[in-house]
Amino acid sequence: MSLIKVKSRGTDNVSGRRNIAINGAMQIAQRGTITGIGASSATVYTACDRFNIYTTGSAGRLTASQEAVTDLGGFPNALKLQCTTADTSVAAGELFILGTRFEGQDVQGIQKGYSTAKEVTVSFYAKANESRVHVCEIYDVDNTRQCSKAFTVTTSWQRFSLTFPADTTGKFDDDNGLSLNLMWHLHSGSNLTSGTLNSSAFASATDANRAVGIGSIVASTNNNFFITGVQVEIGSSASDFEHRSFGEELQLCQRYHFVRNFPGADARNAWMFPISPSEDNYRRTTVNLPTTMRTTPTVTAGFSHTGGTNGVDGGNWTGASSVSFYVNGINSNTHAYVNNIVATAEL
Ligand SMILES: [Ca+2]
Ligand SMILES: [Ca+2]
Repeated sequence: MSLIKVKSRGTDNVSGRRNIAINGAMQIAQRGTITGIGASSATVYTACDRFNIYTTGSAGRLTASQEAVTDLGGFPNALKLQCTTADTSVAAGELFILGTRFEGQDVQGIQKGYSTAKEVTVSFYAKANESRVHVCEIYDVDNTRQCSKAFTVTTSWQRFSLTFPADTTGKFDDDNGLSLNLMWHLHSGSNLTSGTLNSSAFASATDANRAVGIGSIVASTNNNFFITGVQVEIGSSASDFEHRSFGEELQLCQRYHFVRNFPGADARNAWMFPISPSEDNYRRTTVNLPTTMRTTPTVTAGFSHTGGTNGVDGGNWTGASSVSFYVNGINSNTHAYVNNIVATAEL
């Protein structure tokens, strides 16, 4: 399961962009450390962009951080998941799933649903505090089909290479919605583990067959899980990890999440201006996003002004490439600004 199959460039892995995954080397961490994951049944984005935890029903809690790595050449960063509250009384519906999600329009090369459908190889480096089985799953959200592969982490870094079969049933939508969900099952009750692992071919999803045989990251507060070097590529083997520049990865991540960092308290440079000289009480500012986001983002921000009410403009004022902020009814001859802007358009 943990064998490394790095082949010379052949028919499967041609040169050029190979890695469909974004931020696979865990370089980008716009959100910082996230604590208490598990407190709500929801998708929580972790410290490292594009990687989320979906959780429901467990008393267990995880902290997600970007960890500095010094014992794995080429990968100075990893996503670390640390159990901070254990849960050994496992109800049927409990789960913790690490995942990264793909737009349909970005996975068309897999040719899923066509007679020419391709195999997909998922490779990654992982280790943990102990030897423990986890399951990696590709889930086709458009057609509710899946395939799972088990792997065993140990206390040392290993590169895992898991080749998923071609699936000639069920095409991915060609749009900006969620089509492919790549997941690592880290804890699960019997709802996802009571059957037989569906590992040899894609099949219509049966929950009981998705995560059979896994250990639990929340079995003990000693438990952790480290992962980096995530690569998703077309073909039957893993090629060397495709290292991309920090700037390129940041821009790819900003399609889904953007944190506008101000260098200091005096640099609140999104000042708001009257919309005309005679309308001093109505202030607006438009902030251009650094890259066009996946869709119109959900935006949070801080405002400073005297009098009036503020918000993010809707309608045609705010879209996938810019956000407009307003203050209506501000006191005359006072100033206003907006800061701490966070825009999210995750899948
Ligand atoms: Ca429990
Ligand atoms: Ca879809």
